[in-house]
Amino acid sequence: MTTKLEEAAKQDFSAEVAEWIEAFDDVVAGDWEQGAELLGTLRRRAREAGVPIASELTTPYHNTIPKHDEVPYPGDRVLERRVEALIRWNALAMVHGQNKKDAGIGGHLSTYSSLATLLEVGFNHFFHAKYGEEPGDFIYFQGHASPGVYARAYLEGRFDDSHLKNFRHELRDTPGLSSYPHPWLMPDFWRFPTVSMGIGPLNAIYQARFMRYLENRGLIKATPRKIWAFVGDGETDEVDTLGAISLGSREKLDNLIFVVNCNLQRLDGPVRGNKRIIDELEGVFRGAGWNVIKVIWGSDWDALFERDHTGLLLRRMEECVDGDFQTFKAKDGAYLREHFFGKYPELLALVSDMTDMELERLHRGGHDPAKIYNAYKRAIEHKGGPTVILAKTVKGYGMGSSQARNATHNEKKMADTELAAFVKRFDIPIPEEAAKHGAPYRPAQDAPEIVYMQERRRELGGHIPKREVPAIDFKAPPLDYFGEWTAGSNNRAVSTTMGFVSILRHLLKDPAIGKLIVPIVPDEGRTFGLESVIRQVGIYAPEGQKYSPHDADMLLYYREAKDGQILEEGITEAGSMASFTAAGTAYSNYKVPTIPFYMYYSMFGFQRIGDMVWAFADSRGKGFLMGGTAGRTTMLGEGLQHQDGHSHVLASTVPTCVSYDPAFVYELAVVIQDGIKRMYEKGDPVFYYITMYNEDYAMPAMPEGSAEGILRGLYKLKPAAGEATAQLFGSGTILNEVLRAQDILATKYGVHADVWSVTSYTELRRDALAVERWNRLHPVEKERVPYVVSALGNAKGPIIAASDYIKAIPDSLSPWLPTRLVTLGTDGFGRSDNREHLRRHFEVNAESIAGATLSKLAREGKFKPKAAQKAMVELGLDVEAADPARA
Ligand SMILES: Cc1ncc(C[n+]2csc(CCOP(=O)(O)OP(=O)(O)O)c2C)c(N)n1
Ligand SMILES: [Mg+2]
Repeated sequence: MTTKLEEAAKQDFSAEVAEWIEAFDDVVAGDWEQGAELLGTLRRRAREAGVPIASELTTPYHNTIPKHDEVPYPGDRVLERRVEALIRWNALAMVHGQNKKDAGIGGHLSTYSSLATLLEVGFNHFFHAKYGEEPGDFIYFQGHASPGVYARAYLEGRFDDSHLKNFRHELRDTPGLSSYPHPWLMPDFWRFPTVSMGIGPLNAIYQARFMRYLENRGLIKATPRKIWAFVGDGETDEVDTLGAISLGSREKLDNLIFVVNCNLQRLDGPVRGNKRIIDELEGVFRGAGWNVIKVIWGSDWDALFERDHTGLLLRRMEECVDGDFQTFKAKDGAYLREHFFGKYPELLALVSDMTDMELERLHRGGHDPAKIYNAYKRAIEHKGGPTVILAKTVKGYGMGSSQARNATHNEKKMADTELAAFVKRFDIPIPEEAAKHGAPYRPAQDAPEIVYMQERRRELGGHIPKREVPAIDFKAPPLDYFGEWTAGSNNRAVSTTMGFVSILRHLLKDPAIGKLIVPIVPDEGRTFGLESVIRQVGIYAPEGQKYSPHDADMLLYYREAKDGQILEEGITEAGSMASFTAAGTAYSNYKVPTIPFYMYYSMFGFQRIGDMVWAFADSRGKGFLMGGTAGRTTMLGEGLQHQDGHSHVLASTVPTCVSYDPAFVYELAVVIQDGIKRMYEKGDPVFYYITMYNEDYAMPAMPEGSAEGILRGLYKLKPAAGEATAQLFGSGTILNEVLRAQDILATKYGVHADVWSVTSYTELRRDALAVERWNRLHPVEKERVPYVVSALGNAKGPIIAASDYIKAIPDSLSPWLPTRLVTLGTDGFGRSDNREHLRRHFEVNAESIAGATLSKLAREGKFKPKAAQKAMVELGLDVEAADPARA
């Protein structure tokens, strides 16, 4: 029961609320932006007054830009519609025709059909190919929309009929078109590989940040250049897509624009059948501090909204979930009338003067050039942070019975009648019969629509996409520049990691190439001893260092600076890899050959972000991946999740990744010197994976003449004192165990063995495979000899190979070392213990290596089996221990 007094108070308050609303309405009617400002100010005031209010992350389900704030469309709508129709046709014809000829070859129609207008407005009005002499905007295309991008290039005269004929036929005599954006396959065309969902958007964010990094460090001029990432709404489910968006607002990346193609569908069905993906993404992006622009409804809806004074139309929209919206587009106008408008008589009345066809054609915002233009314009003008445009579209737009169907994603062909309907609807002047076969159509270059599209591109600096590699005058430092590291450590115990850090510091000081070095760490700098580098070149912080670090009075304080050189990414291996990608492709994208050194915990490398490494290779990326705390037994104490015994296997699967497992700092120096020269002076599209260990020992001086062997993968390090009857291979820190085994064998058992350092089994294998292939294809010619075989020469006896990696690595040489090779390695899960115990457990300690040598010699009749068995006991080997590979 409320009292009379309470009742009166309530009424008073209602009246006051009504007054406030009226006043607010007045302000909004004059200028909605003032209304927004007023509300913002009130919120601030409320916060000051301690009134607890939650901020709203989502706005009503309508366009962010009201009609009265739109600018008129600057393009020729008729010609642009014509161009778009021609592109749509050629994209469709190419995929359809190819699948008719070569069933199952694949391709996609429905992604581009939803994206076409979003791209066309960009191509005609926004995407700059250049800013003066500087490179232009970077566009990350949705990978599955590539047929549309090819079709445009065809109209522009960049491709001819034979290119289209060879879509997905890359292995024919004439150049083909790759399925998706792959710079490796089409190096003059695609810049960014995007087709593995999530990789494009993540790389785009870090690209935008890297652009600022280059500007803030004075390596490039600041331009209005933008990074546009076209993203699927289904693609936003990838953690990679959304996981790093806060970097955009944190670093105020107003050079970054996401356009999410909200066609409400993914591959299997609706993205959010029971909800609205646009609402969800609006909340997520706004919460992360992005400027959000929703483009939901096309201009033809504006008239309906204007006539609906009660807000009922909006209410009806907000009653629908995406599953409903999809159904409305899969069915016809009559269905929309009955099921959408028909729910309320007032809404039915609102559309009573429209035909079913007119209802069916009511456009979504993402298919309306005027709405898109206004959103893009706002996006490029927005200052202080990134923008996301959430554009509502129709998947399979214009594809007849495939439109908005759950199965539309994989549609590759259309029925004859649908093709005929398509050419009719989009007015493509080709005979019906040709249409059924998917014949391409291109008007003459002097046709008005072609002249128009070419003129638009000319105005914007040329064609896009386009990838170029400018000639760069780069001189790599010679090997004697690294004399300090090839000379050995003078008996001082250091690790290869420490050796690397001092090489890095030296490079950073170099007057010619120092500024090009980009050290990248995912919150692991201290693990590698980078404190001195932090002090030396600082951590990149676009706002400088606003605080006084607690260790300011110390020599090696935590220094952040606007022109800092280190990219300290925090705990994100994926983000760091994206930075590595931006830096490793800058030689092409920015004409600046930056040399990234990405140092990370090797276990959290390839196996965690392997797909990004693959895309990096596809991008023709260059640079050094430095896998620290390497080795399953050298990374002591940390156990199963941390001890890496297989990253070299994974590295070997990437065709352009050159990998090394050096034991000594001089080997590391030789590899880095050669890597810089190969990648940046000679221009090889390769990158390096190098493992670094944290075990300290004295680093020997580089033996004379070993450079070639180091680079090719194998050289003799320490010949036997007497005549060798066995050969020992060692890599990384385990080379020390091998040297100790050499000593045990000689002193205790009178067995002499040569010791070889194997810096790269992968390089040895690649060389041997290439030689073998040549021999296979040239049976008449004199056989060539793989490097590993010629380097071994007539070295006698079995080969015992040991490393801190799994046995598959040395075993990869078995075909060329028949019956000789015995491998020891670290197969199995790691353990928390010290190196001594780990190496005994995994049977890669000196004693196990010596035991394995004697055992193999015994099998070959060169050593008494009983003596070998006795030696095992003397060496402390537990011959009945559980197999570590399964333990
Ligand atoms: C990492 C990854 N997983 C799965 C796929 C397979 N795949 C290709 S397209 C697609 C659906 C894409 O949906 P959406 O992002 O909404 O794009 P749309 O085609 O609807 O524009 C899937 C699952 C892929 N390409 N990459
Ligand atoms: Mg989608």
